[in-house]
This record gives sequence, structure tokens and C-alpha cells, in this order.
Amino acid sequence: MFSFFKKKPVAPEAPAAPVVAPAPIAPAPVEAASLPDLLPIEEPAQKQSWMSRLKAGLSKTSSNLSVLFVGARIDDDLYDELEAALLMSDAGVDATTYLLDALKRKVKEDKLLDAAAVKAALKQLLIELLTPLQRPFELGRHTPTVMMISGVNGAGKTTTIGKLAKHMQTHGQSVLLAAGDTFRAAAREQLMVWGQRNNITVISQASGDPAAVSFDAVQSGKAKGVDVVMVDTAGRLPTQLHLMEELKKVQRVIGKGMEGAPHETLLVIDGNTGQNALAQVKAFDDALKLTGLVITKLDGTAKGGVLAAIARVRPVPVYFIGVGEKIEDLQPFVAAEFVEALLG
Ligand SMILES: Nc1nc2c(ncn2[C@@H]2O[C@H](COP(=O)(O)OP(=O)(O)O)[C@@H](O)[C@H]2O)c(=O)[nH]1
Ligand SMILES: [Mg+2]
Repeated sequence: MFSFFKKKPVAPEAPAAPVVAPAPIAPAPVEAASLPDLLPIEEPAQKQSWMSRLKAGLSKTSSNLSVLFVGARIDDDLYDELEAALLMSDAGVDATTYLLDALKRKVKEDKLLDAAAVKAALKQLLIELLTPLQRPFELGRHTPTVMMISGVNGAGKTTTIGKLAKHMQTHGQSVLLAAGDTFRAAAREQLMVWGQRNNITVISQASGDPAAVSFDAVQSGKAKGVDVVMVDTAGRLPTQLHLMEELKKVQRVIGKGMEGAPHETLLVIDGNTGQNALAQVKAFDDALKLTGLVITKLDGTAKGGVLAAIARVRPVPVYFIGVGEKIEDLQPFVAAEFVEALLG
């Protein structure tokens, strides 16, 4: 059966953590109308299968690649066009060169004669390139599992937290959120209202110190024995060095609240960002030692090749990918599925 999260079996000697029903901790400060960018609360009754949504989401990237193989002859023109298409998809020079060289070798060795066989060979090479990025997200190893979520403004951090929280609830996990985006009061209120509607506790502070809010959330999560604490953070660019320092401080202070925490430090990337996504991965990874990525908005982009660039240059695991705004549009990254949607 398909499972969204991999649950680590609890060691027999570990005491069972008490799970408390999450409860909102503060009254609703604003009306629901101020929630344009959070999630629909109900999942739509009509569910498209994940594969068809992934295909639809990636169609802008895939049509540029797949079209090359339709009735094509295997010659230098095909390789040139493929090179251009891979670069256009933001696979980057390194991954593009690597894939083309490997493909040419394979065509020669296996004496491939028709375009369909070459396409199948490319699929295989892409799966091999992307599989190291695939890693199931583990729950249950720590109580709580503490996650810190970082990224630039508008990447999809808060909506990703909302979607993950709902998925986790579905899997029987209790969740607590920290409104660590203290930069804007609206961001804090947005998360709190959403938490109340979804019966998920949100720790928030009017004082606006993200490290303090995160520390409180971890303490509270430990005391209540919740399964997962997710810390939202304000968006920032890697070039804003003082804000990157602030983020490092939040991470350090979380570690003071619970040894070994945060267990997961995630970077959320907007799939439309192009090659700058790679710069973001490098900078946030250098600053925070990322444990994983979430790549959102692959539905709006022709740049889905950026995963190949990440795989070659800074292979941080991609836990989840997003192909839309609904809860079910965020799913675990599976290399074979992704490549099938691109070149199927
Ligand atoms: N099309 C699309 N929109 C998304 C996706 N993920 C997030 N968004 C939208 O991106 C916008 C910014 O998201 P938000 O979570 O507020 O970004 P944050 O600033 O990083 O917290 C919102 O309107 C989200 O609905 C996705 O996978 N696809
Ligand atoms: Mg946000």
C-alpha cells in the first residue's frame, strides 16, 4: 500500500509517548477571509490519481523533451535538440553534458536504432541520476520529530507546512506548529487561524523573536508528547547574510530546546526559480546542513529539469514535490514516477 511517510518502528525499550489531542492555544485574531494562500480544508471528493496530476503538472517540462523523439532519426541533430531541451528545462550544463555523454555511449554499446529505444535509454539514465535524491520521510524516530522549514519568500513554506500537517494527521500523527515567520504579523495570524480551523496547535508570540517562538514550541511539543513539531520561518535570500545568521540562530536554539533537534532542516524551493534554485540549495545547505528539500510549483514551470542539476551538483534528498495548491498535490518524490511523467 502506498504510504506518505515511512514510520520507524518504536524500539521496545522506548516508553510510549503520550499523545494529547492538539488544541488551539489562542483565540482567532482575524477573519477567515485573510487566508488566501492557505489550503482548502476539505480535500475534493473527485481525486485525480497522483500519476495523472504529476503528468499534468510536469506537462510544460515534458512536452519540450518528449516531442524530440517523435519520428526522429538518431543523428547529431537529435542530440543537439536534446541538449537544448535539457538546458531549457534548467538541468544545467553539468547534468546535460553528463546525460548526453552517457546516452551516446549507450546508443553505441547497445546499438540502438530507433527513437523510442533512445528515449527509453534516456529515461533509464534519468532515473539512475535522480534516484539518489529519493528518500522516504521518516516519522517516529524521535518524539517529537522537530522540523525547521526555510526558504526564500513565496517559495511555499507555509502552505507546505499546512499540507504536511494535514497528511501527518491523516497518518495518526499529532502536530504542533511554530509561527516562526515573525517578520509579518499577518503571517503569524494566517498560520494561527489555519491551525484553529484544522485543530492543530500553533505556538506564536507577539514579541516576534523567531528563536524564542521555536524554543517554546519544542518545549511544548516535548511536554505534550506530540509526534511532530514544525517550525515555520520568514522568507529570506541567501544573500541577506544577517538573516541567514538569524536562521542559524533559530536552528541552534531549537537544539537547546531538544538535543539533536531539529531532526529535519528543510529548504522549500519554488520550481520556477531556475538555476537560482541551485544557488539557494548550496547557500542554505552551507548555512544549515539541510536534510531535505521540498520543490513546489512544478505545475507552473517548464524548468522541472532542475532536479537533475541538484542531483549532479548538490544532491540533497528531495522529500516532497508539489504540483498544485491542493493538499493531495504535495507528494513524496519518487524518481521513477517523476521520469515517467516527464518522458512517459
Ligand atoms: N501552483 C502552485 N502553487 C503553490 C504550490 N505550493 C505553494 N503554492 C502557492 O505559492 C504561494 C506562496 O506560498 P506560501 O506558502 O505563502 O509561501 P512562503 O512565503 O514560502 O510561506 C501560495 O499562493 C501557495 O498557494 C504548488 O505546488 N503549486
Ligand atoms: Mg510563509
